[in-house]
Amino acid sequence: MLASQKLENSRPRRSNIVWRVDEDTEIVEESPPATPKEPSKPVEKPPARPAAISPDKVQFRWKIVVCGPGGVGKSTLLHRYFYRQFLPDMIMTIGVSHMSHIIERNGKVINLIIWDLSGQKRFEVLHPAYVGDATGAFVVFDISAPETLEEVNRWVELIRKFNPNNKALPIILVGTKVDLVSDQAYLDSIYKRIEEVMADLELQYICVTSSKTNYNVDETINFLIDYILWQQNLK
Ligand SMILES: Nc1nc2c(ncn2[C@@H]2O[C@H](COP(=O)(O)OP(=O)(O)OP(=O)(O)O)[C@@H](O)[C@H]2O)c(=O)[nH]1
Ligand SMILES: [Mg+2]
Repeated sequence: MLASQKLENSRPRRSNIVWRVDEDTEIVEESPPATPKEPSKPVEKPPARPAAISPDKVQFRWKIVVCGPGGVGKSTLLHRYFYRQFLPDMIMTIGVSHMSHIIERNGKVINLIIWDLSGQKRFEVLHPAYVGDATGAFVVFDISAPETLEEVNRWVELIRKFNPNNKALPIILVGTKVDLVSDQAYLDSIYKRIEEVMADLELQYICVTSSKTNYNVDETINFLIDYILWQQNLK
């Protein structure tokens, strides 16, 4: 069993996450837009970010692992969040990409050390070296490519295997590229399958995103940050 049921009353709230699946509650579903509500925006100028925070202000350092099959949009999601920009021709990650960002959230200054793993099969041998000592993880699949959902078990198992002492490690499932899906029957069928996969893997949280339309990107990353803050009694 993952993060326990006592989280229910005090866990951070999400306003715009498409699904929440808890062990002891019914699925709460807010339908994602079948077609994006907003027309595609022109690429925004990077970076619309606050001034850099000095490293000497850092209070916490967390390792966040981002993994999932190749081409599902992991690096694009991170780029959208940190640089406010959609890259339509993102180049695949070679092996693993490491980044460090200092953010302020809830009055806490946090250094996020992010390991963005390539999902390409030929880099599989590297993965075990990079998933240990995680504070939180995203396991990402492409909601428009159902075969990628069938691979998430491998990633969830890998993360758990190499973090044996952290039974409450938050693992958030992320379904990307929802802008590519407009068929309601397809959405219904993939949501049903997502529900089954989550039950099998005892996952509690899913976020559906589009880096292209900027749908749920900030909410998804901030959710994990808020969750960890809450988990560590910092919120
Ligand atoms: N339409 C659409 N395309 C996306 C979205 N997110 C990513 N893409 C595209 O999908 C392709 C692959 O994205 P990446 O971010 O490189 O995928 P990745 O998961 O990091 O892939 P690997 O590094 O090979 O593991 C790129 O061409 C992106 O522009 C999205 O939300 N919508
Ligand atoms: Mg990548």
